[in-house]
Amino acid sequence: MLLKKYILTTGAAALVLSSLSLPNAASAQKIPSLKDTFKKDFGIGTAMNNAQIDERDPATTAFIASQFNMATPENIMKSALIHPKWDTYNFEMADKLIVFGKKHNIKINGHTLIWHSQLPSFIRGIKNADSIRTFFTDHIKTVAGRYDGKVLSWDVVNEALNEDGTMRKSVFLQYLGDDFVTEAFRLAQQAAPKTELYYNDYNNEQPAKRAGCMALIKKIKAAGVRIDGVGIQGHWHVGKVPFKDIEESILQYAALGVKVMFTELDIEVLPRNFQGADVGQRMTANAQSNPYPEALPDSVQNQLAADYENLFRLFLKHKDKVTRVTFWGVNDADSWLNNWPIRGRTSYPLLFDRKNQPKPAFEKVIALKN
Ligand code: 9MR
Repeated sequence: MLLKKYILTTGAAALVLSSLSLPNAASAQKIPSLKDTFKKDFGIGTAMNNAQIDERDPATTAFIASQFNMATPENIMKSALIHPKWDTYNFEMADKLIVFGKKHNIKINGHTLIWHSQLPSFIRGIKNADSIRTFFTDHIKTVAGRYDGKVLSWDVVNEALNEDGTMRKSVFLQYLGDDFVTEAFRLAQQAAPKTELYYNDYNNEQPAKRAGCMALIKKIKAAGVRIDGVGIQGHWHVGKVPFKDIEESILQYAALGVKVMFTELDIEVLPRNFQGADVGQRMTANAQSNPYPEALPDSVQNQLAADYENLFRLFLKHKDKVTRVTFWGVNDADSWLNNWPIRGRTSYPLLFDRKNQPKPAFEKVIALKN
């Protein structure tokens, strides 16, 4: 496949490079910016990992700042990391992310206050409702309170639903009952009055789970508690993106009066025998499970590009309802899909390759606006 050559530096360095008569540099051009391209439509976000938040590589920092205007920490604000012991919080990396956002004009979505996964290990030792409620209350008050006015928004509750729309069996459901979602939003609203509050899940564009999600949103609102948006994570599979369900979901969620966001977008190209993003689920490796260790074949690359093009066409069609599209990683090397549900595979789910070069999917997405 013929690919355009792009310069990865910006500003003066890019000018010098493009004026050199090197064979590649001569024809190279600056990479168009996703955030600028969709500036009038919706925010463009990325998940950020430790190294990126730490600004360990200046070229990566510059690249993130040039492409994205929103970011979600991939892990560092999860309770296991930010609240490792009963009475100990570790805000170091989260504080760094706030500084990063200010410096580079990137709005931060806090992820996530209440989630059944990546909980601090001390939770396993708790076997009574009173202590779970104390953890729940203190955690939300402390973390949401600290970052009020500093983050744009919080994923207040993450992945509380089963595929059939019923409530997932979690430690919170077990000890606090099914009002825990409303209670989490109530506490977040008190602690963070200046912060937008979202419910986030995967597969909640699927009809049964969507119905459960809509019921949750209605229940929160009926209790007089604020919920500003719903996140559809968007962990989909190449050639199987559920466009109809996605469009239906945008319309139905928006009709409830909440903003709709695509919060963890990636399109898997590797084989998998189940749908969704339940991090607890695993697969065993076999001879076929890592089919593209060197490069993605053109047929798959083209299907990936077509899927992204059609997705963004849909997002643009409903830009009055869709407020943000966040990719779950900056480039293919960063993606969690290289290690889930099987460790050590080579996946290609994003718009930028392992060297931050735009893939055909990127060209298709940008071309929608040109
Ligand atoms: O991408 C995250 C990965 O680095 C972590 O190991 C994993 C652990 O639970 O969580 C991943 O992010 C998840 C997100 O927080 C919630 N939705 C599903 C995401 C992919 O598993």
